[in-house]
Amino acid sequence: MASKQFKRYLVTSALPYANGPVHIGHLAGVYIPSDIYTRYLRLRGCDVVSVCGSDEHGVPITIKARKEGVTPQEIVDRYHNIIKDSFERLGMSFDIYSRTSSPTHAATASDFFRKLYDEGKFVEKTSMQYYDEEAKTFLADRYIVGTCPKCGNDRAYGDQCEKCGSTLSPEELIDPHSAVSGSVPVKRETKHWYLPLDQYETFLRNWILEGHKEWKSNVYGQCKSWLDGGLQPRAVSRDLDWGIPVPVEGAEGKVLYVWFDAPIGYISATKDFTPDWEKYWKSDDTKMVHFIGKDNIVFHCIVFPSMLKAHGGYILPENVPSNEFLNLEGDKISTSRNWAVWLHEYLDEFPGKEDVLRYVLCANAPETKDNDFTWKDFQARNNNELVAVLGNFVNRALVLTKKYYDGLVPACGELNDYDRETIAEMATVKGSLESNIEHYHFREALKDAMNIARIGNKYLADTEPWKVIKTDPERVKTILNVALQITANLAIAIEPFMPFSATKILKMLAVEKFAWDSLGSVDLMAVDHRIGEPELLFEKIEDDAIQRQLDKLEATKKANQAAEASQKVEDQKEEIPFDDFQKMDIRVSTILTAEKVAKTKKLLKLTVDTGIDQREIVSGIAEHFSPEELIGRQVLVLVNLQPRELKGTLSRGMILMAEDADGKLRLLGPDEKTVNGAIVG
Ligand code: B3M
Ligand code: ZN
Repeated sequence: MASKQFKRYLVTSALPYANGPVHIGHLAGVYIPSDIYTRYLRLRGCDVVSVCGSDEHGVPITIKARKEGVTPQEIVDRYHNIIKDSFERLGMSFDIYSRTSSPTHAATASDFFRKLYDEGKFVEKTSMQYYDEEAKTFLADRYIVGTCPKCGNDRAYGDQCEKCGSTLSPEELIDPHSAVSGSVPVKRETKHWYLPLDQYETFLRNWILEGHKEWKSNVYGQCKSWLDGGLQPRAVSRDLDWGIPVPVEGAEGKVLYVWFDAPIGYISATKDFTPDWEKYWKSDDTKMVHFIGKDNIVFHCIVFPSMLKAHGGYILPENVPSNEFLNLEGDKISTSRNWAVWLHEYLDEFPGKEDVLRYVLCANAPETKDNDFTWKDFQARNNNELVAVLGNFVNRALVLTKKYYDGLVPACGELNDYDRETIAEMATVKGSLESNIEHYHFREALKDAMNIARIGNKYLADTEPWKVIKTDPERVKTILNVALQITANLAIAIEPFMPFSATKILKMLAVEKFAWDSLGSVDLMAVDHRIGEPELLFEKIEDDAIQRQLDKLEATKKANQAAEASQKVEDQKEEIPFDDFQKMDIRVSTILTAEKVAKTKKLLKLTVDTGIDQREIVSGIAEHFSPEELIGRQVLVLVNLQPRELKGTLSRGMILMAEDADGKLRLLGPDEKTVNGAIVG
């Protein structure tokens, strides 16, 4: 285990905001790595506590509550339960999944703030802040929206631009307006408390840049750029009515800033889990590791450590192995645009496939750079790796043992060179697997674990016991004994990654458990031990199941396009006198024939009965309508438009259309059969 000897481990996982469910980006970035690490430490017999919980304060929650006309508590209760339940179903093995609306947390965060306040660690400052006179509320963070000065996104927030990821302050927004009432805010004086981060720069430089050069480059690099950019005092209170009240006189209507209170949630969760919580938070022989996503680096490496330093008596994180972001089908995952695979929906739509998701999200984890989740890759990894390698090997080893020896583990005869080579190769996995997990290289660690299945699969394919049984049954006993030992090793090695499958293998082997340290051994399965019933570990995922997911995303994309387009409705044109309108002669007409215009993509040549006459009209609608679907349709035609020569046809008139939010053209016509020539006015 790692260089410095630690007596215990404290693993924290970023507290998900309780304003929506968790999605695969959260899982790949934070929770799957955290659970692999925690399970591994437990398997090694370490004293480890793993804490998580819902982050229930902050403006996004109150904005969602306003939108739905409910209280913030109703929002956090709903999503806290959805998140907690879905984590449990996925096998996340936190020792506690708490919440920051808990009484323990309110007391812990208040006391933490109060100590820093009493010891003069805050700077008290009065400043002019945006205030919404209509809603009678100060506008903090997401309560104020405007145009991002960096990328021009016109829906940037007062604290962050979701489009370019820039951290912003409300003053930087162009054309700021209230997200509550839409009104233009005014500035009003208000007092807040600031943590003077600049005073912790030397400490942070020594602790991180000198003391933790081993941190992942994406984390170390971001800390260095924050430090090189010069740290500013950071407000730790807000003018809001949802959150933990600032525990000092004269602070009515003010609460702790969510990023001050949330990390303290790790402490309060530990308190709720064990009375020995101080052993984990205040002893130098505890190793604390924060699992987070990259947008949380500054809060876990700069702000929270400065808070802990200011408070005194707490340990600091030994590592913060933050992952980058996971995208979905080539696009950024977004809660607001519903562009996500939601964990609770996945669990409902793919019952029994919890380990498939754990496997794919670990295999594709954005450990050093953003990565992409595609449903095709999900299907391929399930079918070509889990079914065809891991599942296939385990199934053959067990089925053949059942078939040839009625499920009794056969004695192992004289090993040949190939047997010894195979066993030796398997034995090398343990060291690499342990090192990769301890260095947070979970993708590589998963490959190590799966390498055992690859070795086993190759061993059976090369030794072909189903053939040799006819000529050398004694040899087959050795082959299957080795194959069963490899199967037992798999049950150990895959547990941190795929706990459900590890349990299934143990059940099929009719074994309670193996010790981690026996990984690599070939004496795990005793001769004449009777194994259980073989069952398939994984099933193939068929195309239609994937297509359903792709269709779902396509529908989301269309809905977003419609929503975005409806927000971009064209401004009204200049007003015109009634006479101008009277000049237009619009008639109900029927399309008699329709054909594509040769050598063009967009044009259709129509024959139209206008009631006045039958005429030809060329219309650019070939990409929206097939000729067949137009014949017989009643439409509105502007008949006195000056004729135009188009691709050899004199086009006399225009078919009126509406372009929908998704860019599709819609025909306009009477709601009932109407006589051709009827005047539209
Ligand atoms: N609630 C999660 C996020 O930024 C944030 C983490 C808090 S950990 C103390 O998405
Ligand atoms: Zn921006």
